Amino acid sequence: MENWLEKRIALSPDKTAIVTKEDSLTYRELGKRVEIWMRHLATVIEKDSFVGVLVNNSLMGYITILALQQLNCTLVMLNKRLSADELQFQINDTNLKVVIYEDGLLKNKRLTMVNCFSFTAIENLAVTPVAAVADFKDEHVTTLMYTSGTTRKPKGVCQTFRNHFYSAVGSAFNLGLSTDDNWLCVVPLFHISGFSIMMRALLYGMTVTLVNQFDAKAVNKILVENKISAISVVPTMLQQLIINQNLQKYNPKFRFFLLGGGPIDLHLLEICQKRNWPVIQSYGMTETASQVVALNFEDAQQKIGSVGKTLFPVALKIATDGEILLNAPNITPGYYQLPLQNKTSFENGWFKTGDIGYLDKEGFLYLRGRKGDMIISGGENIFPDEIEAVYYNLKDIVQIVVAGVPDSKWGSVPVAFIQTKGMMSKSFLRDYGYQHLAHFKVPHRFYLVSDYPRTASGKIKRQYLSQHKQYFSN
Ligand code: S0N
Ligand code: AMP
Ligand code: MG
Ligand code: MG
Repeated sequence: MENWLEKRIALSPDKTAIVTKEDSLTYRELGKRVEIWMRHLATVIEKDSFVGVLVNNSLMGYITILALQQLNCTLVMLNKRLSADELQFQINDTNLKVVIYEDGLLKNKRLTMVNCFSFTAIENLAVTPVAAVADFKDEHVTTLMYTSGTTRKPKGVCQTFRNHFYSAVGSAFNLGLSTDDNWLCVVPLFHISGFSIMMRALLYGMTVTLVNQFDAKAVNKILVENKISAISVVPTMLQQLIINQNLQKYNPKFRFFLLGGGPIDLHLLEICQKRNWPVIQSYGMTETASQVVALNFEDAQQKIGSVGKTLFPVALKIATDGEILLNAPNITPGYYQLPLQNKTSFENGWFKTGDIGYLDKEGFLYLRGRKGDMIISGGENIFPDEIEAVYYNLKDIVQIVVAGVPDSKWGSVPVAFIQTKGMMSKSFLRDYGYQHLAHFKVPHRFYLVSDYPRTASGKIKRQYLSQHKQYFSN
């Protein structure tokens, strides 16, 4: 396909492309900014190379992403909440030579074996003449996003232009388009929840209103005062928008909340129904380049609790053990350089999601849980193994088992059940976690235990542990 940004500028040059607190740019203006920035970036970046991207939801973050796409790079989207160790793993895994970061985001994080350039540093570089890529090739991996897994180490999910294209198509066929659509993006650009909004914007020709910090009061105010038609949210965001008690009507252009990223409390959906808040439940993942199943407006009322029906490009079936299998053009071609994992994750063209669910008679999907031990905290996935592995680097840890427990704000949070040699203070354990892990992964509580519940074969019963209060003493 023709370069999406160039195509969009040709089709709707005067349409507002992006709005932030300080700026508002049309597609023509955005194109100019991207072109200039691309020349700066080309001084340190080779065309077609892998580049680490560490940005906020800021105008320059947005421009950086688009500019790197114009250089046909593969953007390794780095999560700004990760620790230096975690970032370093991803950098080594993709053998990055360069990371472009927004000033401030590498504060106190030292990375090695890679050249890191801040926006300020890039701005001060001379420009290099370079031409934008002519075509966005279907199979080109334009983004790579890491997702945690049961394998202890996160896996890089390859996302092609074709993946993003069909994701946007499937979403639009369900939600419809309006010529004055304006999508509020407060979910991070480094997650597919946010990134997919950017790609939809190029393809649909809509406006993106970009917000960096989620603050319920401020977001409610924007939804009331600005002509926003859509917003993507994870459950904790929706909950906070409700608690903020904004009973003022949202602006008349407002069409929907697109809700995804983790399980939602039915009670919250009922509150939304009472308020006539148009919440579209959805199910998707990094591997599917955003939602693959979603409710539509007509069914949202009766099918509360379901995540909906498959979007137009998506085929779904349930395996005999209940696992959800998917086949669709928006599904990743695979995890980066993990042939064994790819062999187990795909079967005859079907992607094995690891999620358990069932379809009702009318084809609505209900989720039941996951095969592994994943914890979803505020839309961030956490795998117990990853946390445990970090703590096992401490020689005084005899055993540690991490499990998820319900949390009223984040949905679910990790707690740790440990056995140590000698004394280890909980504050030490906490500080250690803060140094080596993204803060959202640090166990909220540490329980010292003398033993663990086990199955007949001796395996620790993680779920049981997290559900039985007797293990929570001390
Ligand atoms: C909820 C968010 C905004 C909370 O972050 P906030 O308030 O900005 O935190 P900070 O100020 O950075 O830090 C304050 C303290 O809070 C801790 N913290 C931050 N986040 C979490 C968290 N998630 N869990 C637990 N604690 C957290 C910090 O550590 C800090 O603590 P201290 O002081 O101790 O350091 C933020 O978490 C957020 O943005 N969450 C959303 C992430 C997301 O978008 N996830 C979705 C991923 N999945 C997908 O993208 C696939 C599905 C999908 O595509 C989709 C999803 C949703 C909607 C639409 C779609 C779609 O299909 O299009
Ligand atoms: P991620 O790759 O970070 O986007 O996480 C995707 C995972 O989040 C899925 O495999 C599900 O386990 C979970 N998930 C996504 N949407 C929902 C939802 N609506 N309800 C429950 N879990 C969800
Ligand atoms: Mg993830
Ligand atoms: Mg905050």
